[in-house]
Amino acid sequence: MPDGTQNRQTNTLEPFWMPFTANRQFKAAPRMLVSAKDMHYTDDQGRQILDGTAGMWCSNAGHGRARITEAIKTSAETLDFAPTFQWGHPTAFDLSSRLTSLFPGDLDYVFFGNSGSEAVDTALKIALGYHQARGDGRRTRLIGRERGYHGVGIGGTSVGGISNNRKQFGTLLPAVDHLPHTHNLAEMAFSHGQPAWGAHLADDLERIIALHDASTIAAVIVEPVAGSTGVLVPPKGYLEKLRSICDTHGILLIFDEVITGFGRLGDPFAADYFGVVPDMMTLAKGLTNATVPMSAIAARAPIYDAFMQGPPNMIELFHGYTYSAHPLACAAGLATLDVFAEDDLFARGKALSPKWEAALHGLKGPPNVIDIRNLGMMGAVEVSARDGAPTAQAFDIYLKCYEKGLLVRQTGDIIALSPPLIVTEEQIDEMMSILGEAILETD
Ligand code: PXG
Repeated sequence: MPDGTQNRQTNTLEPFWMPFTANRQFKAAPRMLVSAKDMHYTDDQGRQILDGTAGMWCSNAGHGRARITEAIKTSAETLDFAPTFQWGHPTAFDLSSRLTSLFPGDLDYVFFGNSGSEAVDTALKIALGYHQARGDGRRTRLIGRERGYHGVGIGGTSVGGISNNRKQFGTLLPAVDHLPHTHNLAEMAFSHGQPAWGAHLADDLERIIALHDASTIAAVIVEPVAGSTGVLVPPKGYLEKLRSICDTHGILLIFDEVITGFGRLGDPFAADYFGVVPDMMTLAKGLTNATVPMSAIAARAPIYDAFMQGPPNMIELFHGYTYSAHPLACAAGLATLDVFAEDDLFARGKALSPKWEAALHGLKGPPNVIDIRNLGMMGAVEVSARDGAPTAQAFDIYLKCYEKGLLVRQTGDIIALSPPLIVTEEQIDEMMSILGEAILETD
């Protein structure tokens, strides 16, 4: 261990301890993005890179949107910061009204955080507090799902279902259980849209309830379409079943819409797409077009109402962040909604989805492609794992795509795609042509 006087920083890349990155590999061969506009990044070599992933599932309206940039600038000049604990500022209320009018059902309330991870931990805490406020405080168990990703807070890590994300951190939260994931290549490989097989996997919730008893369970949290573990599309009828089982047993259903929110499926939210309204939704990423960090938790009216008891001078929820509803983020959120309306981006995503599906499934053929799946403007290609070197093939494909000028996302042996919703049909073809070449050159 260095004694603190030594400095291991041999180059300027060293001090940044990069998140979810193979630091030593990256720093030996860095990939630097220096600017972005509309559908393209520019790297430090001056190369244009087509953005197949909307950054990291977040720049849904494309990059460098002037209206959003201007709103952030004006806000920074007018009100750089205002507290929201026992104070307020107008844009926080404006954004809340705009958002809740867009939310489905009676998701009439919104709470703000700064990241998807904070949104998830907030939603879990609200679920626990809600049951306690109703005098049902034994309901403390939280149910997630295998292969689920809910960010990196202790709550989100606990309900998450990715072994690598969990195993470094001890026992995590107690009283957590997991549904089985819904991915089964034998039954659903190359499904177009939602697989027909697998609704019965939701019945596992009944098994978990039988084991623990419903009276101990506070909430179930799932991504409507699992993003990070490679675009796992829910089987037809699966989410409807989860909703109905939760209703029967008084369990809250939380949709983690950090990726699926703001048009990814061609509707404002996955809840709209599937016609299933959860009790809470977690949102982030597309909320501000990823320009200023912000996340939100949508809650149904009865949840808010349950907290509104006791003397009115009492704080009802002992939770919040210094930067909850930060003025710059609120300004960016409002401008993002304006850009969505001006460009009709929800409708555009929906209109492009059939083209997206057809182009993506056109990659079928090479023996190393073992599955292709899609929903809305999300897609994934799964390749066979190399003997003794899982993930290596997909990583090579990802690197080849980058060299050829396309940004894709690699997770396990899967390449995931989620372009900005401003993508053109020609750019979709260009993406598939580059990815197809990269796949053919890799085995
Ligand atoms: N929930 C879901 C469903 C997510 O996808 C988070 C929570 C956490 O959000 P924050 O803002 O705390 O990162 C996420 C984040 C990838 C990838 O390539 C996905 C995410 C983040 C980084 C990379 O799959 N999702």
